[in-house]
Amino acid sequence: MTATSTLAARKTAAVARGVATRGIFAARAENAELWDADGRRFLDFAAGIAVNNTGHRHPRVMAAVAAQAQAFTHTCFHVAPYESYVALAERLNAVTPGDFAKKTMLVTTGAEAVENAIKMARAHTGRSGVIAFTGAFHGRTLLGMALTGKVAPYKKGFGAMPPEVLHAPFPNAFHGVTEGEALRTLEGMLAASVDPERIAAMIIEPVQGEGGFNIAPPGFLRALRALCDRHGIVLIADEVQAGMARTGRMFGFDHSGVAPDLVTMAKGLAGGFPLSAVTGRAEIVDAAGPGGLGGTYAGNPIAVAAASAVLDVIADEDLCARAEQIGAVIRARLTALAARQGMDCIGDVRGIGAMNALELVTDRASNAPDAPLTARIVAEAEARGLILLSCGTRYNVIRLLPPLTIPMDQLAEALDLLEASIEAAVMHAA
Ligand code: PLZ
Repeated sequence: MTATSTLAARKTAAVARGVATRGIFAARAENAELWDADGRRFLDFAAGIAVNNTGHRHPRVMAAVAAQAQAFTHTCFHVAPYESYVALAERLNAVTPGDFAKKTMLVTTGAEAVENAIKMARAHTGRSGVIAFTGAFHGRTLLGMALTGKVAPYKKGFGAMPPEVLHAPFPNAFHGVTEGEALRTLEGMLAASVDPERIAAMIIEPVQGEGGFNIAPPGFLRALRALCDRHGIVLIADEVQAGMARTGRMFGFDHSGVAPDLVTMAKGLAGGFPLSAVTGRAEIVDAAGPGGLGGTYAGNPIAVAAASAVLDVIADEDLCARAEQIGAVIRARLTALAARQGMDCIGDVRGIGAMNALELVTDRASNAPDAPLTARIVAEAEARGLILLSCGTRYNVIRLLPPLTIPMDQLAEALDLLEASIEAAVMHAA
């Protein structure tokens, strides 16, 4: 029995099976490397699902956390507020897109940020409907799962969803949905299915994460901006996965040239500590009255200290530029691999900054998803010491989420492992 197999058995016996896990039990981690309970070393291309953009245990984040722990760890902001929360709000108001007066609230998880953004939009508009997009992921709470654009496994068996949540098609050229079609369908919904005057908000990921690293065309985001302006609808950017320098800009929406009204952030915001935020137009954020927003742990001082250090690191280490560099290396490598003979299974290589993916198909002509091959590549990589995550509504996308602080030699090493894993999985299938 290895330490890992013992832990796996205890986990199966003691932990809810709904909480699915991978087979790696972490023992320690440093920047882009992780060691498991049996001392095996992995390069971490999951980064805690886009959380450790600044790497595991960035020294400046750890120092900020240690210093805060010396002062106080929790007071509840409602009871005894603290300067660091206010300072972080000021910084988020400044770095988010849009040249208008902004305000911020802090909460703990991505789902909670989404919930609060919708509450603000409802309070501001006096309307209740929300439009989200197919393939979207917005969290696992009741409203989060309703907004999520995929039934299994997220909504299945969990009963009635909150009313007035509609899904419009997310443009996805690779799957045959053009930007124009997506827009026409959305406009058709507002003409045929629901009165736009009942819609409080539209929420969109500028790059879909769980849905398959699908990049919203900038023109589509601009069209949504115009549509929302026309109908008085609040436009919410869910930047939980795409934000915090991952795409080569601070936020995914920064590539579009238009600003959303509200931005949700989490994951990379606090470098491994639970913190999320909603930042946006002051009058929308302030539509909710005193006592209407908050929570016991919302804006926890330790997590706030970590986030403030993360913002320093993103600026001082120029992580947006690093994301671009990392992305260029990854895409060059994957594009060359896809062009090789016998690699007809790589249907698409796509990405923006350091948010890159490959979509696996049985063959390019049919474009049929190959979920088994995808799972095999992930397993081959794990056996070789590389942590990969799959995603995609068809379970056939491999997403690459290295820390933005990964040393270039480790990036190259990881891409060697990825290539070997794909070759082995293809050989196995043949
Ligand atoms: N919005 C865009 O990507 C979380 C989900 C992992 P929480 N994505 C990882 C899983 O299977 O539960 C996510 C996201 C976007 C919201 C969320 C929700 O963030 O911090 O997991 O609540």
